Order: sequence, then structure tokens, then C-alpha cells
Amino acid sequence: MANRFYITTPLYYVNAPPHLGHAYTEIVSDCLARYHRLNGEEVWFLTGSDEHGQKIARAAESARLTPQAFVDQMIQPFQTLWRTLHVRYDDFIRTTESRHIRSVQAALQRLFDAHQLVKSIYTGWYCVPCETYWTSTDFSAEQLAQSVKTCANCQRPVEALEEEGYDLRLGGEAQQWLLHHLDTHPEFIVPETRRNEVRSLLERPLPEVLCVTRPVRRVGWGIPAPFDAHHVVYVWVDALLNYISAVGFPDDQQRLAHWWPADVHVIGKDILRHHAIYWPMLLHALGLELPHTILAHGWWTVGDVKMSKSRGNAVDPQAVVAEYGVDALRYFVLREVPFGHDGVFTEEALVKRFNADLANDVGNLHFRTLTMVEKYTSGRIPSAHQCERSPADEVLARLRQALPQTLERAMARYDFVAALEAILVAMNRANKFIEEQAPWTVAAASHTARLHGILWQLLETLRVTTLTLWPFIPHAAERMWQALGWAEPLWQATDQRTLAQRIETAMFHDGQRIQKGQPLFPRRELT
Ligand code: ME8
Repeated sequence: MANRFYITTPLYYVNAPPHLGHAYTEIVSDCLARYHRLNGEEVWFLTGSDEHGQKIARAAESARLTPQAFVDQMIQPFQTLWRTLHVRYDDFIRTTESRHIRSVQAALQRLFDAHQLVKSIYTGWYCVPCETYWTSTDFSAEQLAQSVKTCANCQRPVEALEEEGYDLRLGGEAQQWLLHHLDTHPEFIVPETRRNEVRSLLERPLPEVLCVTRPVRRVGWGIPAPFDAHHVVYVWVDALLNYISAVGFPDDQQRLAHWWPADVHVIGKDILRHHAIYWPMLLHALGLELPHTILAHGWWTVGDVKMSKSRGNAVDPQAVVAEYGVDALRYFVLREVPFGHDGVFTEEALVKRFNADLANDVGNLHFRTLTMVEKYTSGRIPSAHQCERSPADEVLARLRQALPQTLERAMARYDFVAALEAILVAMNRANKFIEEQAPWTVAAASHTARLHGILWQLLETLRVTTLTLWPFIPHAAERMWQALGWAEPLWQATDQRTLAQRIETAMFHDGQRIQKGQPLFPRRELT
């Protein structure tokens, strides 16, 4: 294999069903994973569920279930949604699985044995919904004076806390080391706004320590600390370690060496601090390398408010897919919002985008071209050497040629908007080409060689754009590929060609039979 690409998503808390925000993280990750697969790389795409901690225990209590029965039930809507969205992950890790528990305990024992952990009393605040500690430096003077303080992340009240725990040191040397890493690795945190945010956090003194355990008497639902029966592992430490537990830490050194360090951790900006500060500190203490990139996207909001399970303002992705189809949802979230920005979800915007791009450009080009192939060449792809060329073909040829490189550049910058724009420009231009070349007039004049030439240009443009659309809207792309007359799927794991090589070599054969089928994206009215 040319390259290997290890990509992860956060492990979502399974206290409530997933919404559009979670769907977005998965779609972005799946799109990147598919792009690298299409490029012939060996990809490992990891996702999963965060199942321990106080938040889950409380939700289970409200549901009158044991925590284990509760999480067993609650992962179902997540896994079902990932199937609906055509999210093709390689592994789904649950933090309650024994492979993960063993690995977390081994990591904690390693830190303990190396005298990296110190037992102390923590005094501060704790946000249960975010499972996050806050200290006095995290509040304004005004907040400190008030009896009820709110979480800087989710704005819900925090709980005052005084409890015994084992701590990992964060400040001083470790902080300087991380700052240096940030400054010498501009790709470590993307986009730049998030990098600057972490940089300014690191320029101020950090809390001295990170608690890595919590007392059993307070949090019963967690992984037991291997060195002290009165403690369980802090849920964030437990969850972060999944990125290495899933690829063989500590027993399978060969597998770990193959996949670690991860290429990309995709996260939302809400959990940047945990991934960009606590996770590197933990890895450093364990003597492991840091991930290549932490890729933090923005929030989907309703009005100005972050969409969240607890606020009751969540958009249900299953309902959107039931109404508009999986391609519409995937396309909309990837195309509508520049990566890293917040996005507002409205059905109006989705329908507008669907009609303008998927119906007008993609669907039209596909259906008009195949209709003409049915009509003029009995559903067979004309052979290239019977085609008359024209200088007018050049514009399409140039767009096709530029596409793999444009895509590569855009995907390297995580610029999904630019990647889709480039594909859609080629398709839109091909639709104009139909109007300009008026194949119906050429057919009426019995100018068969030029008629074939026009169809061939359109089919070639469809072939190349269909291939490049696959990471974004795989369901539609597979249908388009089949309609173009290929019996085998567009992507097969055994194919190690790069995208550019695929484009050059996966050519139509003479007389290939197309399967027109139904229009892909009939225009929609708002329901
Ligand atoms: O934080 N817009 O889990 P979580 C965009 N278990 N993305 C959103 C979103 C929104 N409105 N709401 C949620 C946790 N997300 C921890 C993670 S990882 C080792 C442990 C997405 O269920 C986004 O990816 O609260 C965000 O970072 C994640 O869900 C938080 O999921």
C-alpha cells in the first residue's frame, strides 16, 4: 500500500440519540476516509461511543435501567444512523468493551509505575454534562462572586467539588513542550483560528494538574483504577485513550506502530481543549507520539444557539434523510458551510441547495446525457475513435484534466466547499455545452461522427465527475457509476490506484451499455 491513513471521530456520549451535529462529524470523517480510499491508500476509520461517567450514570438512573443495559440500548440509534448516512467505518469502539478497559488500565498503571501520578485533594468545580473540571482561573471575577457558576462550554450550572484523586502534572515544562510543538507544527491544529485559541490558552499558566481518576463513592460507573480500588478512571481520560486502545495499545506493538500516530482526529470545537491540551499531555507522559492533525469543525446552530441533545433544539438526521435522501443531507452539510465555521440548518436552505446543485447540475447532466445515449446510440457508449473532435471540446477536457489536482489541493486543506465547487463547475459547464452544441440539430443533420463526439465529451465528463463525487455522495455516485454501465462498484478495497491513475485508466470500453434508470434528483418543493 502506498500510504496509510488513520482517522478518528469523537466517541459520543450515548445519553441521548444523535442529532445533526454528530451526523456532521461522521459525514466529514467519512468523506475524508473515502477520499483517501479512492486514492488507493490503506485507511482505518475509527468511531464509537463514550459510555462511562456521571452523565451516563444519571441518564441511566432516570431511565430506570442499569448503566450497562442503558448504554447497550442507547448505542443502537447511533449505529443505525451511521448506516443510514453511508458512514463506512472500520471499527466501532465502545468504552465498556474489555479490549478498551484492559488498555486503559495498562496506560494508567504505566503512568503510576513511572511515578507520574500524584494523589491529592481537588477543590474546584465540575460540569457533569461536559464531564469537565473548572478552576477559579476559568471564571470571571463577577462569576466568582456569585453562588451559581456556569460552565464556560455549555453555560449550564457547574457543581462545586472537593474530592480525592490521582493527578498528572500539566504545567511548567510540559506546557512549554506543547507550546513548542504547536509552533513547530502548524498542521497540528486546524483551522488556524482554533490553533490560535489553543496557543493563547498555553500562553497563560495552565491548571497545574489533570485529575485522571475520580472516587468510586461519587462515580461508580467507570473503569476501576488498577492501583487503587477506591478510584475509577476520569471519563475523559478513559475516552481519549480509545484512539490508541483500538489500534493495539499496549499488547499489539506491531499494529500500534502501523497505525499510530493518527493522521486526523476530527472533533467539534467544543472539545478542543481536551484534544489539544489534555490528550497530548497524556501521550507525552506515556511516551507516545502526538497525532498529526486535530481537525476542529464549528457548530450547527438553530438560530444563534448550539444544537444540542439537552436543549431540545436538535434536528433529527433520520427525518431529513427520510424526506430528502442521504445524498441531499451529505451534500448540504459539506457544501453549505466552509469547514470550521458555524452553520445554521434550515430546510429552506437545504431545498435551495438541492435544487440549485444536485437537481440542476448533477441530476440534469446525468439524465440528459443518458437519455441522448439511449436515443441516438441505442444505449451504447460511442467508441472514441469514431468521434469527431471540435475545438469547443477543449473547455471540458481542461476542466476534467484539472479536477484530480484541484481536488487534492482542496482536500489537503479540508476545503470541502472548494472541492465540490470544482466538480460542480465541470458539470455545470457540461450542461452549457449541451445547449451550445445542440446535439439534436447535429442528429437531425445526420452528422453522426460529431454527434458521437458530443456524447463522448459528456460521458467522459460524467465518468470523471462521478468518480470524484464518491467521497461526498457515495450513494448517488455508485448509482451514477452503474448507470454509466459498470457492473462492479465504483470503489473496491482491492484497488490501489490513485484517483488520477483511476481517471486515466478506468475508461469506457467500446459499446459499453448504459442503464438510464430514473432521474437521480428530481426538483423539490419545500414541504
Ligand atoms: O464530547 N454542531 O461527546 P458528545 C456540530 N464523549 N457538532 C456537534 C454539535 C453541534 N451542534 N453537537 C455535537 C463528547 N457535535 C465526548 C467526546 S472523545 C474522546 C470524547 C459533535 O456526545 C461534535 O463532534 O458531547 C462534538 O465535538 C461532539 O459531537 C461531542 O459529542
